[in-house]
Amino acid sequence: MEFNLSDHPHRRYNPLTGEWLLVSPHRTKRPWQGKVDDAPPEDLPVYDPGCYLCPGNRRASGDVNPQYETTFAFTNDFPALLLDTPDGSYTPHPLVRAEAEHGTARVLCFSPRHDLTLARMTIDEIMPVIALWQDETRSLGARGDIGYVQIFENRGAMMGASNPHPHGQIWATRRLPREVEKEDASQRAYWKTHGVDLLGDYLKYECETGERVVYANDHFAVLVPFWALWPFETLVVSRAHVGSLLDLSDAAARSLAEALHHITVCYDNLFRTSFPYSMGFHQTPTDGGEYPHWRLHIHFYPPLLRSATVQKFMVGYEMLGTPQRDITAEQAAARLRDLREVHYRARV
Ligand code: H2U
Ligand code: ZN
Repeated sequence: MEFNLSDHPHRRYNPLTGEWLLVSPHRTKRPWQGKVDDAPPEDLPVYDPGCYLCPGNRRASGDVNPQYETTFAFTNDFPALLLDTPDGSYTPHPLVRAEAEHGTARVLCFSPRHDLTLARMTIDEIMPVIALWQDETRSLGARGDIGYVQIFENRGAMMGASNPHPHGQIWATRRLPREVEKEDASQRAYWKTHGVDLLGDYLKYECETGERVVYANDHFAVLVPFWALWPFETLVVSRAHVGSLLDLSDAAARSLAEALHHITVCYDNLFRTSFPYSMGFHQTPTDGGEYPHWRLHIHFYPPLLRSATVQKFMVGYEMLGTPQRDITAEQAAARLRDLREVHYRARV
């Protein structure tokens, strides 16, 4: 018997984080007697008087949202980070360490319409969202006390989103967050050794084989990375060597809108549901350092495994040993690639 990736258990290396994961492709045939729920209802009103993100509505802070027509951003009324945190640390023992963390949190509404999602918005409607992500990166990044601007979206109740109104968040901190720190170290080391950037080299390889590429346009490619952990995880990578949203030309920003639209439509079509996920941008830190080794990319981490309600749980061995997946990245890419670009739900 000769080892192959589609039949035999193996581990795959994630060069961005330096971590391994376990792949068990032979397991996809096992019977399922676990959790099966009804899909949650999807019919939402265009405007919800009880929504704290809809235009003209009052939030928990008492502030009233403006009658915004495209996007709207505000400082989170319950921010996880505060700008007036004093510097300081607590180290009573070398094994007991704490440091003050300083930052801020923002909430970004993508559309005045309560019932839309990125997948159901047009390219022209997504463009202002990209402009907003750029504006926030610019203004927060310009602060001397903010070293990293983490843009993300938690989509769907399954991911813990508190509200279906299309929105994302930003948490911006003085220091690099953990995942960014890992990716920074890996990309820096690769740059030093090879003189080219890690993701650029990887993208070149993926475009040559094509096996895991889901979609590509002039400026961005969407692929299921070889080391994907979540069943339908994808990576959106800039084809040009740019580090930040602020480095995108107008044409590249439009290509990004098209790539985000494409992958979110494929996701919704996969199980004919409003597909939950956590997604976020990884871009160059704003702490004034040199980051030629970085390449702008976006991670999509969706939890669904085999239907609109059956999700992957990261438990047991995955918490205590190594994270694991069953269907291979290649199988996931093939399924996503076959899905139509037209959303299964007509837009009203
Ligand atoms: P999530 O749906 O991803 O949880 O994000 C919603 C955020 O909105 C959440 O972080 C904030 C919550 O703190 N929020 C406000 O800032 N004002 C409100 O009136 C309610 C919720
Ligand atoms: Zn709303």
